[in-house]
Amino acid sequence: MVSYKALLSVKLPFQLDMESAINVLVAQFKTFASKDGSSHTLSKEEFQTLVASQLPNLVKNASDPAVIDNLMSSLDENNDGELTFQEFWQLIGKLASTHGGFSQ
Ligand SMILES: [Ca+2]
Ligand SMILES: [Ca+2]
Repeated sequence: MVSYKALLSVKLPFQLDMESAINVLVAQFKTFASKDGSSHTLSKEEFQTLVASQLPNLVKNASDPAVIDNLMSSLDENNDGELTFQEFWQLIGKLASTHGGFSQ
């Protein structure tokens, strides 16, 4: 398994915009997910901190606990109260679609 520090030390010869964006998403997820014992999943508290600090312009009322509750339950497919990267990723997809004008 690659540690977060090791990941940061890997410098690509040049950074393409889309590859950089993926690196940032993964690194941010890992940073926020590792604040408690389950370092590979986001608890509700970790999810709220991530959304409020990283996505405040795209997620309306990110500081409202009800908004976070609704978002969390819509993303948490197996209802275990934790978001894996795969579960969390759906939010990025939805926000990107809406932001880019791709949603119906
Ligand atoms: Ca965690
Ligand atoms: Ca889950």
